[in-house]
Amino acid sequence: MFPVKRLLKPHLSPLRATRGVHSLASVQSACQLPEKKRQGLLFPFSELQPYLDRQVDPGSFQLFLPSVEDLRHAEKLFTPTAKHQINYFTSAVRTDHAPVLKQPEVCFIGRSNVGKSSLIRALFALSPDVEVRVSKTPGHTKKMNFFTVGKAFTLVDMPGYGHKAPRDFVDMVEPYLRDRKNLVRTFLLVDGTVGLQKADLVAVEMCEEFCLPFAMVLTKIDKSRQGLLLTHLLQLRDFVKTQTQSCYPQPFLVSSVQFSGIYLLRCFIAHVTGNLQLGSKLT
Ligand SMILES: Nc1nc2c(ncn2[C@@H]2O[C@H](COP(=O)(O)OP(=O)(O)OP(=O)(O)O)[C@@H](O)[C@H]2O)c(=O)[nH]1
Ligand SMILES: [Mg+2]
Repeated sequence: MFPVKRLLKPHLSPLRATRGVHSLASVQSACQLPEKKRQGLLFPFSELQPYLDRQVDPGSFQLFLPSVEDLRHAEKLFTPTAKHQINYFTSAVRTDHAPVLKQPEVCFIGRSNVGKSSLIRALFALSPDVEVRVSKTPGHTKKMNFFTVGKAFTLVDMPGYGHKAPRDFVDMVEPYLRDRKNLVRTFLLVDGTVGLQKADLVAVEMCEEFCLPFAMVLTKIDKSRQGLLLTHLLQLRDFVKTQTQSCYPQPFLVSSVQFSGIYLLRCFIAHVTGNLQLGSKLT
C-alpha cells in the first residue's frame, strides 16, 4: 500500500508548476472518512439504495463493482511519475487534424455545461498541473482536447451540444465518433439535476448508429435531492435497457465537486482501456 504522503504529493516533473492536490483526490484520502461517507464517495449508488423500491433489482446499478483494492490499483494509472506522465497533448477542430495515436482512447460527450471538463479535471486531480479548463458559460470547450495518460490511454474532452454549443458540433464530433479507430469507450454525460433531455438523444443516436460501446454518466449529483436523483437514475436505466443496444447497462453517478464516483469511474476507464483486470494488478 502507498503511504498517504506519496499519494497526496505525486511525483511531478520539475518543469511544471504544481497546484495543490484536492484533499479527496485519492482513494486513500476517501478511506480515512467515516464508513458511510466513504462508501458514498467510492460507490455513490450506496446512498440511494435505501430509497429504492423493493421491487427494483439493485443489481443493475452494481454490475461494475470493483473492490477497494481494484480502485487503488486503477488510481496508479492516474498518478503521474517520471515514467508515466499525464499531459495535455493537443487540440483539434476536425477529425483529420486529430493526432494519430495507437493507445486506446476514451471520450466524453454531452450537453454544453453538463460538466465534461470538470469531470476530466477531477479524474486528473492527482495530476493537478494538467490544465483542464471549465467555465460557468455554456459552450466553453470549442475544440476536441486530447490528453495522454502515459502510454496507457488517451482521453478526449469534447465540445458540448445544445445551448450555445459550437455550431459545428455535429460536423466535428460525428466524424470523430464514426472514424476514430482506437476509440474504445464513449462516455455520454447527462445532467443529474435535470435527467435525460431531448438534446441528449442526438448523441445517443450517434453512438447507436456507429455501434459504439458507450456508457451514461449522471453528473452534478451533489446538486440534486436524493429522491429526484433516484428518479433520474431509474429513468436513465430504463431508457438504456429499452432503447439502446450498445450502452453499458449501469449508469455511473459522479460529483466532480465532492469527488463522488470519481474513483469508480477511474477504475472503469482503467478496465475498458485494457489496463486493469479486476481482482489483479495493472496489466
Ligand atoms: N455542483 C457541481 N457543479 C458542477 C459539477 N460539474 C461541473 N459543475 C459546474 O458546471 C459548470 C460547467 O462545467 P464544465 O465542466 O465547464 O462543463 P462542460 O460540459 O465542459 O461545458 P462545455 O465545455 O461548455 O461543453 C461549471 O460552472 C462547473 O463548476 C459538479 O459535479 N457539481
Ligand atoms: Mg468543457
